[in-house]
Amino acid sequence: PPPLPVLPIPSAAQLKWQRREVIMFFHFGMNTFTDSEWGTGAEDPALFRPAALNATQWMDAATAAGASLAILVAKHHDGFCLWPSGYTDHSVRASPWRGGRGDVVREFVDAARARGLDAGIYLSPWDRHDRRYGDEVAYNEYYEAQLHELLTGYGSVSEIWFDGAKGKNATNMTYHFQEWFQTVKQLQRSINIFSDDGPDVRWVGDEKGFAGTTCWSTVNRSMITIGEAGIENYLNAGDPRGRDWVPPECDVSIRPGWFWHKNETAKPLSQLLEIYYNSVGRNCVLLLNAPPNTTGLVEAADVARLRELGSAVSTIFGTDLAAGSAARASSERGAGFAARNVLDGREGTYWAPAPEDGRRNGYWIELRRPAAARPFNVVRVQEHVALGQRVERHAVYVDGAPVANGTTVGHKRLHRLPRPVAGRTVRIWIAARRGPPLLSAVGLHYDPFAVADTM
Ligand code: IPT
Repeated sequence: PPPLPVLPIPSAAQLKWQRREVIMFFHFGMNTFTDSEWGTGAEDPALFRPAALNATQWMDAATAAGASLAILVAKHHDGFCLWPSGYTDHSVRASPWRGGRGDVVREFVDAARARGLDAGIYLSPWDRHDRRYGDEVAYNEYYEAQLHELLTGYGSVSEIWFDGAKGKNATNMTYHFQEWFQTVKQLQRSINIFSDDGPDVRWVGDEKGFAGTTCWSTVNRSMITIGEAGIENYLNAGDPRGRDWVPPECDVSIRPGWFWHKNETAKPLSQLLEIYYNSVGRNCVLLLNAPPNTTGLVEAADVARLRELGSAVSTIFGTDLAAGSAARASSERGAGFAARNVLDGREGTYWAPAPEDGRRNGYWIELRRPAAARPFNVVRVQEHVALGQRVERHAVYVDGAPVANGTTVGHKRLHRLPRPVAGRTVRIWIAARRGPPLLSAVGLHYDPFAVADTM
């Protein structure tokens, strides 16, 4: 049988989320039309009039980037609702768009499903428009009612985003996060809840798309207060002694702002790849934001950049230069847990060492490549995190020489090498671990876009 789990372990929904690796964010709303990031809440709904809104075009952009889930900002801090909420007048219903009969949330979820993507929703707790804000009972009732609208009216929602952002001079207001989270789970069983402290997915602590080089999927939720300054480092690295499985999500925009601004442009491919390595390559899911413009479309140049990213990732990782290697390890658990499982391209199979292995010298697994194998400059290591995150320290050797090392691995760790190497044997040493290491994959890749090592 498989080895025992090392607690905590992910839920099925968290595992599914982790394997998505890249997901998309769409910040669109009143700010798009006022050229701002944080609207005041006093905006005239008549300003919201995208001439050619086409959510299918957004989904095609998401697909080009390799994303399988798209999250819509349904209400940002300015309080303007992109669906015709029954609990406020400040919504698309009061705008000229589609004659006041439009519903961006509906168009978004329909377009996502038509393209085979899952949908998620962001509903800002901070609300600068609603007059109930500041009245604890009235505003929490309003917020709960909108959760009901969004989570019962639009089919299955895969992720919901609770942003801890709040202006320095914002009215004092106690959010009933615990009630909200339980409401969400009552309405959608398999949803993942994002906030600084999960419960399912946590913020990574910055908006640059960079996780810590050490990145645990585990934290102690009791250490985290949502929206509080000073928790960033804890969120960035996680906690090897964490009792809660709350893996990090890296939210970052392809442009400087979250919303579309006339004078901003998308980051270059090199920067997006850097973000990819520092998020997906450090045990995170990358939540990439692409802001549609005032016509309601993602700009062609942005779509092109997303496509470049998607195809660069396919180019790098579509070919595994470990293919055809022979695999051996410090020990094997026996039938079904062989070292060669790291080469089969399947998430569910893994190498497990024999129970008595590794007590003194650490564990290792080694690939012996075919004679004519091509050079590589990226090493991919993956843990079978379904049974818990275990690796605390590891190193990579090629033909006996050290080429890379690091701390955590988790779902995926990517090491970029300073230059391509063409060695025959690649050995991964696991020097410290919370339990016997279980590796689901070791891959070797060639990145033609590589500029420099930032290991
Ligand atoms: C920051 C919030 O404080 C934090 O709670 C989280 O929601 C995060 O946003 C998401 O990006 S505010 C931001 C201006 C750093």
